[in-house]
Amino acid sequence: MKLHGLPGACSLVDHIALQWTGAPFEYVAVPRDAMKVAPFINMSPLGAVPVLEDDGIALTQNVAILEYLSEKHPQAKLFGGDTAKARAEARRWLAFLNADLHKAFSLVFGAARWVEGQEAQTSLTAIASAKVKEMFAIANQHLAGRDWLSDSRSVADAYLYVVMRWAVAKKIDLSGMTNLQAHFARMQADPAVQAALQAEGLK
Ligand SMILES: N[C@@H](CCC(=O)N[C@@H](CS)C(=O)NCC(=O)O)C(=O)O
Repeated sequence: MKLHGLPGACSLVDHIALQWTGAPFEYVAVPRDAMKVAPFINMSPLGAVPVLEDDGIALTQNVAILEYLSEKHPQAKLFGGDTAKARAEARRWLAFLNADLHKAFSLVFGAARWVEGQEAQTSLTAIASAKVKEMFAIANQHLAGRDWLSDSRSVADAYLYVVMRWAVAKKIDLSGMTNLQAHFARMQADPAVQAALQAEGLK
């Protein structure tokens, strides 16, 4: 099994999940200039990470990869608890983080891909940053009195950890969001997270 990623990007979520499975795998950091050209583009039509190669397939899209890993390694409980309700809750948060928060974050990272002109780009970055902050506030509120987004640790927690790292990098002020800070510290203390950071050259 081979995971293609960019250090610190959303592929870090899949990297943490792979560490949680305990299965052997190889992490390959894709050079930026190799992403939009063959052979990588043949596996990933958008030229984006993550890509998981396994058993003759090259799978893109975080959600598909995380579901695949969960099906292959049910003992790892990547979607959390033992009940359908708990797993649905983990999936709800995964959707929120992947489809809503991550998507808004891509406007913060690259407004120039979406609108033309410096003024429009500065404005879009500011609007997207405010939206991202609103969404972090929703997660912060949900985490009041709980350690994890669902009943127990899941891939949604790994996703929240990764986007929190982006917030730090982009200086989005989450200082008042103490539940999020505690969640970040909890994830940071996880040996699997530390192993993934080490392998990506982030520590
Ligand atoms: N919907 C995709 C989004 C993947 C994505 O946005 N990947 C980013 C890194 S977080 C990327 O590779 N960006 C490089 C680019 O688009 O040039 C997924 O969930 O896998």
